[in-house]
Amino acid sequence: MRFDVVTLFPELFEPFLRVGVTRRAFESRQVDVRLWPLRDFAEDNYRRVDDRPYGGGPGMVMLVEPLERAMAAVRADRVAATSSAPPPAVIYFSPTGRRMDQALVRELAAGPGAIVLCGRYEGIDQRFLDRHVTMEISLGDFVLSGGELPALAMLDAVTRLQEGVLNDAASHQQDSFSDGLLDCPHYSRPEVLETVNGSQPVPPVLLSGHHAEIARWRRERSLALTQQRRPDLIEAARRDGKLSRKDEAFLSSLPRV
Ligand code: 4HQ
Repeated sequence: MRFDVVTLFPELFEPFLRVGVTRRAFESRQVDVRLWPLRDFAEDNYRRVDDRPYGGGPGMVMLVEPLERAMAAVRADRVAATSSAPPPAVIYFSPTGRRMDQALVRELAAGPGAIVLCGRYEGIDQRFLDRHVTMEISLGDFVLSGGELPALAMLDAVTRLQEGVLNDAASHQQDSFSDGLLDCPHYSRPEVLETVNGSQPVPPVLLSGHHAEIARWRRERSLALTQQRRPDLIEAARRDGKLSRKDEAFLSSLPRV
């Protein structure tokens, strides 16, 4: 899959693509991320990419014309590489978009990639968005100063779902949201942590070697945590038929708060 990222700050992406479990996928081009520095497509002497908003007010707006030139260059390059492919999705990150969740990440991970637009300032001239954008995505209900962090979050979440990126295929199944629930807590050495406030042992069932009991304990920790923190996710899992009778019995046994 291929992602073409149009950004004023390509240097923010480069170090990120070189670390962690996703590094091989980026370096091998299994996930081919191409960076298109928007400043290169500004043609005037000042290399302007933004200007003041019509109607007045604070902040600046990203100009259509450099973006149109960048988009034409990306599309030409993609046609040269994949002549018969359907037109790619064009993603713009904005609080007005569809909230990113693991369902959206799975959709993108199964697709051919996208053209990704990272806005700065007050955003991009609406006429450009109307002409090109096919999908608006929001990272959450808060205000960022640019689309680069949401783009990196999307690239990370999509890439870790690619074949061979996680050491163990089973680690997907354990993640928060893989079955719509929050992940259970995890423990490693030491068996007992001695602190000034006393000793904290690992939950004994995890040392028992009883795999079925361990799996049940993890499921119950997941269910209890999700019920406490994200009851909306319990409702969704119930609707989607992802809760067994045993799960329902356990949830009923939890004290109401
Ligand atoms: N933006 N999720 C970029 C966001 C945002 C978000 C505001 C997008 C500023 C320039 N993007 N513009 N939240 O806050 O995706």
